[in-house]
Formats: sequence, C-alpha cells, structure tokens
Amino acid sequence: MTSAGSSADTSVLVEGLLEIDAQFLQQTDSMEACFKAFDADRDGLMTPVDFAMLCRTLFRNQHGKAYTIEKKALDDMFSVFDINQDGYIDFQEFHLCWKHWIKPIVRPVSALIVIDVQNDFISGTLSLSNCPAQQNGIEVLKPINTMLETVPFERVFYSLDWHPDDHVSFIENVHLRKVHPSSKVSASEAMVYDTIIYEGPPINPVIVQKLWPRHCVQTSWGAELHPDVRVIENGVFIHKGTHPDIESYSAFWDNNKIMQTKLFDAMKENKITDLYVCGLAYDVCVGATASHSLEYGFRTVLIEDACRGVSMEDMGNTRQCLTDQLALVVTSSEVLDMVQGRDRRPELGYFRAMRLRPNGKSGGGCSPVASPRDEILQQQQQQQQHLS
Ligand code: VGL
Ligand code: ZN
Repeated sequence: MTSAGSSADTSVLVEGLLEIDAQFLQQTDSMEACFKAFDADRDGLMTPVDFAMLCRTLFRNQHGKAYTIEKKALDDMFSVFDINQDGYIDFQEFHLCWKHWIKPIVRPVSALIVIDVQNDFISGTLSLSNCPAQQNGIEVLKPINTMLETVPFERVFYSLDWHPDDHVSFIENVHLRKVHPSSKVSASEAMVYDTIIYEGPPINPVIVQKLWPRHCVQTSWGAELHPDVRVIENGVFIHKGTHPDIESYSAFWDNNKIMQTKLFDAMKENKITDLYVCGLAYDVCVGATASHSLEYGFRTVLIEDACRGVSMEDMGNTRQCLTDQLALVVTSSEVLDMVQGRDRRPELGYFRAMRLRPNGKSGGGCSPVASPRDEILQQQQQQQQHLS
C-alpha cells in the first residue's frame, strides 16, 4: 500500500484544501493534484485501497482523528464512483467524485432551519408542556441562540406554522366539514390527537386529519416567533399551513405534496449542501422537514438538544426513521466544527454517495445537473464506440 511518506502527503493535501479559497477548489488543478496524491502507484487508476486512503483523509474529526469506516460502506461508495464497474476509479470517473462528493465534504455549504419556535407551542394553546411527553419548548432557545451567535451558516431559515382561522387541523372546526363514512370517530366524539376523516374534495377524495387545538392563527400572538429567538439579518421566514383544507407539517411541502413553500428554491439558489434542522415539534414538523430534506438529497443533520416534542414514543420513532434514511443526529455543540468543514462525518459522505447511484434520485439541492453519473457513463460509452 502507500508508504508512510505518501500518506502524510495526502493528509497535508486535503488539510490544505481547507485553507484555500473556494475558487481554487473549482480548478481542475487541485482535482488533478488530489487524484495523483491518492493514486499510490501513479498509474492513473485509483484502486479500492487508494480510495480507502482517501476516505481516511477525508473523514476526520476536528482533532484530525480519522473516523472508522466499515468495509461494506467503503465498498458501496467505491462502487458508486467506479461508474463502469471495472474495479478502478479513473480520472474521468474521479470528476463525479470530486465535484459532487469531495467538495461538499471538505467545503459544505450549510443552512440552519429553526422550525416553528412560536408562542403557541411554548406557552399558548398547543403548549408542548400539556402534550403527552410534557416537554418545555422554551428549552430550545438556548442551544438555538448559541448556534446563531457562533456558527457561520450560509443561510438561516425560520419556519412559522401559519393557519387561517378555519384550518382543517383545529378540533374547534370539527363541525365545519362533512365527516366521511369511513371515519372511525364522529364529529361530536372527536378528541384532540384523534385522526378524523373528512370528505374531500377540494384536495383529495378524503382528508385524513389529526386534530389539534386551535393554534398559530395568522397574525395572532400565538403565531409569533417567540420574542427571545435571535433573528439574524437576512434570516428567511417560511410560512406553512396557510390553506384552510391542507395540513402542512414540513417546511418544504404540505402533507399531500400539493403545494411547495419557497424553501427548496432558496436552498438551491444558495447552493446549500447541508441542512441543520431544529425546533418544535420534534415528532411532527421537525421530523417531516428533515425527511423531505433527505428526499431532496441534502445532507441532513438533526440537532437533538435543540428540539422538543409531543410524545416520547413518536420522538423515538422519528429518530429511528430519520437515521434509517441516513440523517445524522448530533448535539448543538458539535455543529460549529461540522459547518467549518473541520469535523467531517462519514455518515454524511455515505449518504451523498448513495444519492449519486444511478437510481439514487441524485437531483437534490446539491447536484446542479439531473444525473451527473449518467453524464459520465454516456461519455465512457461514446469513447468506447470511438475505439471500436
Ligand atoms: C405542529 C402540530 C400541529 C408543529 C404544527 O409545528 O410541530 N404540530 N401543527
Ligand atoms: Zn399546525
């Protein structure tokens, strides 16, 4: 394998990448230098062993300690970049690896979204302290404000649950709509947290709706962001749940994926690669937003100590569901080093690599082209035709 000397070289090289400016990163020069540094026998082909060395250098914590990566994960990732499956990553294949994988690992572009830290969820009509887990929403303020003061996010979004008075989720409105015969609960029996089925349209043939106390009514005190949340200059507000008949937990899409907010466009516009998610409620709107973020292909980080939720059981399920989809769960004190690209987590690299697979729905916010991998595959096939 690589000698001690060349292993030191490569580590210096990638550490060096952190010091140089973003423009330099875009030049092929550094891509070539990087490829050469890890191609131990300089034959223009990166072997699985060379790739393992590259990963050892890439995935390190802020103290320079390499994270352990399982063999299977290394094989999976290698296989994504070895597009023609010949057992090597050649320089052409390395383009994909460099542009869509190494760059966001070394220089992530990070956004924070603060979900629904509104009066009603803290001390108003849907106060989490009255919910089954009896948590206190006010406790998210400290970790959130500390991050906002210390972490240089590229963008900060604040979402607001923003319902009209006749919103479909309010138990007080249970008599405004016709209950569908398939509903297990009737309008007069329905209680908070029950799921009722209303007759559609306008939206779907039926509306399956969990019932909440009236909350976050547009322009009311309860819908205001808690006054102690730090609002940064250029913070972007995302309003959701604004249609009377449509529930919207996620800050990207409503629950039926009928209407999108401006969040995804703003993420693309700012070339965000990584989304950090926190706020209220963990098992409702935070979970739904993180899930859509993963679906879009953003490397997604849940800041657990900056979240509070409705039910312990649902919070556990949300956590499991998100980590199954390759979200990373951290505490707020870990965020600064990650945003600065000093603490580089293998889980996020693995997630991105899997999204670059042919069927990995690579679109996402971080991929400027629809399928970068297919592009290279096409080039390879064309070259093959030329040769034969
Ligand atoms: C939320 C219940 C109803 C939330 C919004 O922000 O988590 N929960 N509407
Ligand atoms: Zn709501």
